[in-house]
Order: sequence, then C-alpha cells, then structure tokens
Amino acid sequence: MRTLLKYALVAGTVGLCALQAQAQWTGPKPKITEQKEIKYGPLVAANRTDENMEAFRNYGLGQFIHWGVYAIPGNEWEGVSARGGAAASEWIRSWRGPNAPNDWTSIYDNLYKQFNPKSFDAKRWAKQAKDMGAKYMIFTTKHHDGFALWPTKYTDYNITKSPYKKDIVKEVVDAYTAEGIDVYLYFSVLEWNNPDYFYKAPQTTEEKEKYNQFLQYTRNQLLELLDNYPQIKGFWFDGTWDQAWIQAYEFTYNLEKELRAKHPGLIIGSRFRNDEYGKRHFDSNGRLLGDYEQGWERKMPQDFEWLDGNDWDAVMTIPPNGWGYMKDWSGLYTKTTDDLLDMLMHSVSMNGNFVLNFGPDGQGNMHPGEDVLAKEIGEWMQVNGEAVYGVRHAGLPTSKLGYYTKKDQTLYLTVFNKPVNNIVRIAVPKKAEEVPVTAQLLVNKKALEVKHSDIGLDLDKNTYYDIQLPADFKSERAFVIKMQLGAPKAQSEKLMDAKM
Ligand code: FHN
Repeated sequence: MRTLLKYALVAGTVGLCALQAQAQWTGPKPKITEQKEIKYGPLVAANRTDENMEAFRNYGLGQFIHWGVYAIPGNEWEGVSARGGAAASEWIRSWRGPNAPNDWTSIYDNLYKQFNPKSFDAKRWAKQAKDMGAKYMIFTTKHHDGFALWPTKYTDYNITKSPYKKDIVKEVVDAYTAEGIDVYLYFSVLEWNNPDYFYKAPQTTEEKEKYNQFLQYTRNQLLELLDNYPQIKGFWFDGTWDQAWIQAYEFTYNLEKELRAKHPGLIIGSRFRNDEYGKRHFDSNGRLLGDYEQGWERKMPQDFEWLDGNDWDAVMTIPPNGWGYMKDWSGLYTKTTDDLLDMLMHSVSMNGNFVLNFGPDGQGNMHPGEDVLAKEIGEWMQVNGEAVYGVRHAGLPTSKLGYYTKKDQTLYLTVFNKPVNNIVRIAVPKKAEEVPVTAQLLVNKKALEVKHSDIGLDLDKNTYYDIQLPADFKSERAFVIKMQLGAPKAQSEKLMDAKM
C-alpha cells in the first residue's frame, strides 16, 4: 500500500510538472541553428499523402471520450468535491489534501469492482457523435490508472474483472465504425499503480529488469490492440513524458517501426517518443516525430506560421480542465456552443482538426451539458459543415469578422462578428489571381452582391471585396458566406504614394 501511495504522489507531481512543461512544445518553433546527427529521428516522411493521412486532414471535427473507473466518483466522493485536491476528474486517484477520503488510493483501486455501466450503449454514443458531425473519435483504452477497458491478456486490472465483463473497446470500435466514424485509440503509457513503471530512468540492474518488463508489457498491449481491433486508424498516445520512457528511445523507435509495419497506414501523433537527445514532439533538428503535432491540448495556435506546415489536432475540454466525468459543473466556466464553434473554425482555418472531449458517467450516460452541446453543434454543422470538412487554410489576410477556409475555388468565411453596417469586407492581396466573384449565405443559399472596393489606402498591399448582407438578416450563431473565386475583373488602380 505504501508503495502505491508513493507512486500516486509521485505521479501527481511528475504529471503536473509535465503538463506545465508541455506548453513549451506549442507556439513559435525555436530556430535550429546547428544540425545534429540523429539516429532515432522521424520514421515517416513529413506530410504523408496516403489515403489515411488525407482522411485525417479532412476530418475537421472529432470526438474524444475519456471513460474509465474515474467516471464512478465523477470528481467527488460521498458528497465531498475533489476540486483543488486532484489535478482533474480523471486524475482523482491522486486526490490529496484535507478533503481527501481516508485510504483513498485503495478505495480507487477497488472501484473496478463496481464498474457496471448499465446504460452504456456504444451505438447511442456513435449516433450522437455522427449527428454532431464528428468524422473521427479517440477513445481511452486505458488512462494513467492503468485500468484496461479491453480484455487484455497482460494484466488482470481489466474490464473482465469488473461486473460489466464485456469488451468495451470492441463495442466502441464496432459502433463508431458502423457509423462511418474513424476510431483512434488513446493509450496512456504512464501507469500509476504498476510496480514495474518508472518515472526516473532505472539505475540498478534490478530496476532495469523491471522497467524492461514494463516496456514489453506496453509492446504486448499495443500489438494486442492492433490484433483485436484492426479497423482502427491510429493511436493517440499520452503519458510519455517521464524520464524512464524518454531514455528508452531505442526501444520506442523500434516499437513505432513495428507498429507501423504491422498496421500499414497507422497514424501516430507526436507524443509517442523522442530522439536520443530527449527531444519530444520534434527532434533536435526540428523535424516532427510522428504524423501530426499532438501538443495542442486546451490551447489554440495564434499564428498559422507556428504550425510550420504540420498536420495537427486540438483537443478540448468543456470545463476549463477535466476530461473524465465531472458530476458538478457549477461554479466553473463551461464552454458554450459558440465558444466551441469558434475554436472549431479557428482550427480548421489553420489546417487542424478540432476534437471535443466527452466524459460519460459511471452508467455510460453523457453529462446532460454535453448532450446539449452535441445537439447544438450538430445543428450548426448540418447547415455549415461544408466550410469545415476537407477544407484548407485560405492564405488570405486574417479577418476580424471570423475565419476563412478554402476548398479548390470555393472560399468560406465563417462570420462570428457581424459588421454593424452589414458589409462583409474581404481583403485580398492586390496581386491575387483569384478574388471573390460570387457569394451566398450557406444558411439560405441567397445570392449576395459582391462589389470591388478599391479603397486606396496608401502603402496597402490589399484590395477589398465588399459583400452586402440583407438589411434584415439576423443570425443567432456564426454564419457562413460561401464565395466562388475567379479572375479579378479589373486591376487595382495604381495611386500615387503620399509624400511625407
Ligand atoms: O494527463 C492527461 C489528461 O488526464 C488527459 O488525458 C489529457 C488528454 O489530452 N492528456 C493528459 C495531459 O496531457
């Protein structure tokens, strides 16, 4: 017991530090001044163009589901809230402080004996995700507590030992696949209650033997997941920040190779492994380690240039933090449909996918607040989905009104800030060979007038196309203007530069 307690405490501290440190991987990329010799760098070419990766690029919207025994307490126990005592609802095992129940770790480690989600219906979840407009989903096979939701041969701490018994991962994979939603499996390498897991790099022969066992166990589980669920498109790795894993770079390099060979087309994000210098996400020469940048967790890139042309996804909670079920949302800011649509369009306008997290309760029901958001997002996607799926960064000057997305000769502007004069002004570089020639509102397909307004600002590199909204047009949410691009009718006049 003492050992378990120690592990959980260390897990809490190490994990939190790691979460803070992650911020360093997102943002403007550091300039690499000196190229290093790297043996354990990327295993795949940048920006893969195969069918699976193209599908990834076109998803736009995804769903994340965090589910495990932490759903039973839902961030509280016997009426006492774990807020402030645990880093997040799915971290409740590491709850400490004056409010933590006595012998909490042991209570938590026995929760699986009560895990019997009577209302769980993977088909219902998948239908909801489909109606919301999700094209892929990421499901937690096991989180940091190590409890496996599939009948793994490699630990007894798995679903078959719960009263539920059945293979939850299979139910999810089958139901979502049947709805045409691609499935990715979330897999935490970090395991709080595994005595073979190490945070610091193992030192003694005995420690090294134990950690080698852990590495083999991880490999076995991953190969087992690929054997059991061959339909999956990728792994979404987590809990890979500890020194022991970082030092195991040769093992992780070979494992990635093995997984890719076993499952051609497999998609793996940048959290899986690091190079021999300990560089994670990007190797020491700045190359992406994996198929897409996986550091955008509860944050958004401010600048398209920060992304360096890499594929990426943003994963987002509804409460400020907390991925697993959180019974009580009161007193917390929970993101609104408008917030989430804004983040969705922000992501796709910069070539990323937006993945919204759901944390079902211990019975298998989504939080009522999640049901509302899923429904409202779905209604919006029904009308405006074409501005989200299969689109790319438009490369236009950013607009204060909203976000541009582009597909071939079609340009979309999702307007979040409706101008008071009802004129939607599109800035286009003066030298552009394609400019908006026709426009319509997606919501009612009404054609809108497009007028070239060469407003003649001195030293301005742009020229402007004004789209007139009907005077009586009202919208309770963001709305999309769809434009066809074509050759400009007239060149902008060359005006005299002001002399000062
Ligand atoms: O610690 C986890 C956290 O609980 C959650 O699973 C998120 C999802 O991206 N990942 C980790 C923190 O980066």
